[in-house]
Amino acid sequence: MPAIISAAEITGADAIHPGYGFLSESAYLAEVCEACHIRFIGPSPNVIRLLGDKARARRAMKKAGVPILPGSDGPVDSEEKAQKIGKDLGYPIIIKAVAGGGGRGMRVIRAVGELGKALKTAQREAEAAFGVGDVYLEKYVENPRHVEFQVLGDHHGAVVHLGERECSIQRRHQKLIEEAPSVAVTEKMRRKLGSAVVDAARAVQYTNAGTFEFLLDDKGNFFFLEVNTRIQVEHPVTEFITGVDIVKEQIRIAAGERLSFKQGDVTFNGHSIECRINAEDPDTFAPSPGTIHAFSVPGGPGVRVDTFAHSECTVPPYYDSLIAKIIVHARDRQEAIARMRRTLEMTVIEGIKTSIPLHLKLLADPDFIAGRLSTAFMERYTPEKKSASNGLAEAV
Ligand code: MV4
Repeated sequence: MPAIISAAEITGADAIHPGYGFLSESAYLAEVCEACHIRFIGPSPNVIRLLGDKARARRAMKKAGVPILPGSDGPVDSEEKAQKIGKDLGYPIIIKAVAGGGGRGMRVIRAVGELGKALKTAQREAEAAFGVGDVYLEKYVENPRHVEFQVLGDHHGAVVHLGERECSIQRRHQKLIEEAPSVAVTEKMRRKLGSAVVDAARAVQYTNAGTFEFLLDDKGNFFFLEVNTRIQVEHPVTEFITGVDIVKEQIRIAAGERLSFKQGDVTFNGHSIECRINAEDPDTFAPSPGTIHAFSVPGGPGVRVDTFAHSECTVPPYYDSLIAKIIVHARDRQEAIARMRRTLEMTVIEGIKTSIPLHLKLLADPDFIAGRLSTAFMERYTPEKKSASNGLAEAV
C-alpha cells in the first residue's frame, strides 16, 4: 500500500483503480486513498466493510428482499446453537467464515455427528486465515450453478444492472470459462432478480461496480452468496453483450459523473464466452512459469484478447497464473463456441504450458455444448483425489 500511494503521489495521479487483485476489496486502502486525497475507484470503505462481512451482507440482502438460503441469523458460537440450526435446516449444511468469501474457509456437514468438531476446526481456521474466527451456517445446495449479476451505481442515486454471467466452470474456486448470458436464466428471471439486486444495491448505497453472486439450483431458484466489491476478471463478457465499457463507467462514477445510460437503455446482444489462459499444465494444473518464446493470438470479428504477454516475456512464479483472457462474441452460443475453438486452435504460445488444450477439451464436451453446467463440472477433469474438507477443494 505505501508503495502504491507513493507511486500515485510521485506521478501526480488523482485516482487509483485497484484492479481485481489483493487490494481491490480492501476497505483500508479505500480509506488511505481518501486520507491522501486520491480517489479510490470503487465503493466507499463502509460499503466494502459491510459486504466483506458475509453474515452482515446476508442480513442486508434479506432485508432488501433478495432471496437468501435458510441459515443462521448471524455468527454461531456454540455447538448447541449449531445443532439446533442444523436440526431446523436439515442436513447437509455448510459452515462459512464471516470474513471468508471466494470459497475460503468453508466446510460441508452431512450429519449432526460431524458438527461439533467441524465447528471448532472452522473457527480455528478462520481465525488463522482472516484474524476473525466467526462462522455462520447455511443450508447446503448440491451441484448448483454459479450465476452472478453485474451492477453499477453512481453518486447521484442511479443504479443499473447489466445482466448475469454464468461462471460454473471453475476449479478450486478459480473460474476457467465464463459466459453471458446464462442458458439457465430466462428473460423473466433476469428482470426479476435484476430488479432485486438493483433494489439491494440502492438499499446499501452501493456506488461504482459490483457483482452479486448467486447459486442457481436445478429448479430455477436463486440464492444470494456474496457481493464482490470490485471489477471482476470476467467483466468483458458483460461488456461484449451490453456494449457498456464497465471500467470507463467506474472511472466516470469515481469522478462524480452520472451513469451515462438508464436501465431501459441496456440491451443484451448475442453471446459471449471468456477462456482464462493460465500458465499451467492442462492435465495436472501444476504452475508452468518461464519464458514465452512465441506468442500469437489471432484477431478477427468478435475476438478480444486482454493480456500483458508477448514473445520473449517471462511469466514469474510469484503471482497468479493468469496470462491472458480470450473473449469472443457472436450471435448465439453455438457460434460463440465455434469462434472460441477457432481462436484457441490458431493461438501459439511456446515455452510454457498453458490451459489452452484443456479449454479445447471443455469446448468439445457434450455437456458443455448442451449448456448442462454446474459447479461440479470440473471434477471429471481433475486428476487429484477430493481434498480432506468434505469434497470441497480448498482455495488458496
Ligand atoms: C455454497 C455452496 C453450496 N451451498 N453455499 C463457494 C464460493 C463461495 N462464494 C460460496 N461457495 C459455495 N457456497 C451453500 N449454501 C457451494 C459453494 C461452492 C461454489 C460456489 C460457486 C462456484 C463454485 C463453487 C464450488 C464449490 C462450492
